[in-house]
Amino acid sequence: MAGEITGCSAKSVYSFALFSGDTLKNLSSFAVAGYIVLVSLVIAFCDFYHTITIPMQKLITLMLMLAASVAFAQNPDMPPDFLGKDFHKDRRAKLREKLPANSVAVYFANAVRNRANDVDYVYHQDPDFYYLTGYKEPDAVLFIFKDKQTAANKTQYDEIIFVQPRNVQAEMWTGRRLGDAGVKTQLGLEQAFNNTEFKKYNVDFSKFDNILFTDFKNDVRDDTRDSSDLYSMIEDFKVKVNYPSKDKALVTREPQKNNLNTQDLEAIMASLRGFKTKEEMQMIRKAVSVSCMGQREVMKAIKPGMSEREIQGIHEFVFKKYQAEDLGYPSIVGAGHNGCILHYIDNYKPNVSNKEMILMDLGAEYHGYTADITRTIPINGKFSPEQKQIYELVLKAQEEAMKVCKPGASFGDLTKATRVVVNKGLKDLGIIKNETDKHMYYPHGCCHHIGLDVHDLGPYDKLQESMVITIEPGIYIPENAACDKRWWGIAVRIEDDYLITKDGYEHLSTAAPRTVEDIEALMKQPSALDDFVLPELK
Ligand SMILES: [Mn+2]
Repeated sequence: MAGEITGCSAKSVYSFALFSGDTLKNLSSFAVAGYIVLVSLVIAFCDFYHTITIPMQKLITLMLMLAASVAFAQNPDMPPDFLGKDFHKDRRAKLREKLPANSVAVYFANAVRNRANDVDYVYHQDPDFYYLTGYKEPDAVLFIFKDKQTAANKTQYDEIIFVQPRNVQAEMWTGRRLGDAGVKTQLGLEQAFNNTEFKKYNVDFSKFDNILFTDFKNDVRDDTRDSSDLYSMIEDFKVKVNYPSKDKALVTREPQKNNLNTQDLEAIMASLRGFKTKEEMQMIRKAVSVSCMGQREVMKAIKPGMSEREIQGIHEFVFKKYQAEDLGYPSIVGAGHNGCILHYIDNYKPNVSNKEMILMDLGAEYHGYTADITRTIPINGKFSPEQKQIYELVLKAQEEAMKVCKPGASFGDLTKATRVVVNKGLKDLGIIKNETDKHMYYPHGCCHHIGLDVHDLGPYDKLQESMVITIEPGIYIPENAACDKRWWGIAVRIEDDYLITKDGYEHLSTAAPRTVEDIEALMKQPSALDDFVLPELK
């Protein structure tokens, strides 16, 4: 994912190759001049067109169509529907409105994480950084100033980004980079510099009342060959802002007075990211639709004897088929009592059995935004009486939460609505003795924001319009639980995604069947995968 050129057309790639440095700045005036020339040519051409033969007319028309298709074609290496630079610019403007007086907010790109030896995990940008810039590469730092700053050369600016430089050799190994020039043209950040300039970057940070950032977690590796990697930039930043060193903290009892603020930025970001724009909703709707399609395909294709891994693979194949580049979180696919492990991601069971249910909690991530959907289905296509009783209890809990789901309700109100149903139901089934009994059959909350993170930043008090949340009650009865053993190994979670609207909600994930009848009906349908049989390995 590193170094992709966001929303770039073939035409601009071509311009980029032709013009460099200063000529790029003149591109807009160049474009205007080109447009005037083009219009004059078209007018002249219309007169000329009628004076030539018909085959010649056809040929010229064909050539013009070809030229037009080249000029307007998207970059064939990239999807056309990434968030545009105006989205990110608008988010930075909204952030500036929320920053305290005389302040600067500082964001570092996510660290590259090592998997083992010389292989790193697939890079994933820090969600705040992505939200504000669209930049998907490592080793970068972003400053957003509340007020206009004046550079030594008198340039006015209120944001500045330092990014990894272009490097032909590195790009041959690890992928394309935007570099400072690419960040300006593709992402629209006017004050963009290569990170090699960061050490020299001279701003009097002592003049700010607040320097807002997220405190460092000491989990960034130092690439000793690169003196402007993330590690080095953090060290340089600490010097620039007078970040108290560890040794000092040991000898100073009272915390030092300074303008460093590591407390408030998360709440400010939550107040932005918790409310989805229409552009973000396009991404979330896509992620949700794709995830629903995965659930649907599995409902048709699943058979006793399949492995948890194969079922996981069907979901994830469908995600990729729809161009979702990632998972929002590791896929949870647990048959029978494995479903009782809330974040079961081993998915090792080689044969799911005829009598079990399978709990499948998966979210496709589409251009950074993730869905979060859980379905629990009987592997043989028909709920047993016990499975059905627990399933319909969880479904009822979800429906009760949906009834109170509207602006003004608290997250606690929704959780409470689900708990009342679950506790009463468990008592009626004889699984607990009293509704007020403490138990571990429903050990988690029922709602969270989704977005760039699966447990997204957002205000967690009252629901408001434009939030996107999940409602996910569950009941988990492990082996040897203190109830009749006919319930043992039954684990059900039902999780859907909702956009909070002015008067209530829009249920986004209806494409994945939820009721017993709808699930059983879909599971009867054939799947294209029924015929996809691979040979036994020798
Ligand atoms: Mn969830």
